[in-house]
Amino acid sequence: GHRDETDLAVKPRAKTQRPPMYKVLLLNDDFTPMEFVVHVLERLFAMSHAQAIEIMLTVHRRGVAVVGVFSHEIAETKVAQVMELARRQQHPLQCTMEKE
Ligand code: TYC
Repeated sequence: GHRDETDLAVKPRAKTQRPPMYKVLLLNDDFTPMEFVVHVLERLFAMSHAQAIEIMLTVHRRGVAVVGVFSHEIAETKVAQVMELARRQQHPLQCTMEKE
């Protein structure tokens, strides 16, 4: 392996463990209003209005887009918040997460 400045052997596998990260995905459907999706992206993912429109249109055209990458706990919370807002407004919007 490498040697550090003190000339000690450094184990190549002794790297700091990083926590796994999770992509939060927004899915398209035919019924959720575009303006509701933009509102969700602004409120829950701290996007500017222009950014939110861009991501919403990507989902609309391609079927799915990554809206953020977070730790497991934060990703779970974001998914739950999106699903709760959609449920309250009776929109079929779906949000899910997957390991990066
Ligand atoms: N396809 C929807 C419409 O035409 C808009 C939409 C965009 C819905 C993104 C969901 O995640 C979504 N009203």
